[in-house]
Amino acid sequence: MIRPAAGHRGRMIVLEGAEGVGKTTQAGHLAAALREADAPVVIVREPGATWLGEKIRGLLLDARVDIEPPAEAFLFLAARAQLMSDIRDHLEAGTTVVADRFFLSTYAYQIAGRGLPADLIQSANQLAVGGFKPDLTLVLNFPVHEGLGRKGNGGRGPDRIEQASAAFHESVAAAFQEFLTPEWQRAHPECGPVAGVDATGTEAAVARKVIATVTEWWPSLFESAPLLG
Ligand code: T5A
Repeated sequence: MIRPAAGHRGRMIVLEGAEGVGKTTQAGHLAAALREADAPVVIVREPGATWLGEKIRGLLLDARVDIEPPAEAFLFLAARAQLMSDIRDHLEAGTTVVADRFFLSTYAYQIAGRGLPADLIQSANQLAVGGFKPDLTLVLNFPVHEGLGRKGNGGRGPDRIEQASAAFHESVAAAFQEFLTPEWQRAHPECGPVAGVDATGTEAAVARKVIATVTEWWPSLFESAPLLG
């Protein structure tokens, strides 16, 4: 258990998007910029970040494992439910949580991609997160085929989800675009604010765009941080 610090609750900032758009890379840059600004920060990834979550991640990404779509959804949600206690502890301690994917990925992959019923998955997700919503979710926009082409996986070949059809990945990418519309966000208050970031360009250029977008929400957050080169 993390001891709560005096002061304010931390923020949860989520990086989302389709395969290989640069979420993990940008989570690192964002966390580094926050540390430069003296903000305590942790990075969590989904699925994963807990002992149970990492075990579940191994199953979910193993290309040799056959998993039915509802079972896949329950596995992602189980990993998330386990992680929520850590996230709440960090936020109560005043730590900013940078999440490499969160529940918009379930909306995009399991609802739009796999075609599972939206109402059932959204209700089950609420059970997993206990009504929690992130303070800000950034969707990184990058061409879907280029993103898939970026992923090397250490020569192991595509994982179980990457090896899904091109149509599946197009549906996922289209869902992330829909999440950016005001109409969709009005209909889904449980997701909190969602903003898009153009993820084309160098790592440093994208990092500047991510930080600029976060600064629109919290103008003083990076005041003491040096500009990224
Ligand atoms: N999933 C997840 C669900 O189906 N439902 C859910 O509810 C959840 C939570 C997770 C899988 O699970 C699915 C989605 C995924 O299929 P994962 O390996 O974590 O698996 O998948 P990704 O999140 O897609 O992870 P990646 O790490 O592969 O992609 P990223 O994080 O988007 O990209 P990143 O930063 O690793 O970069 C990929 C490569 O591009 C380079 C990097 O160096 C790296 O080599 N790169 C750049 N190159 C040039 N210019 C830039 N600006 C670059 N940025 C990064």
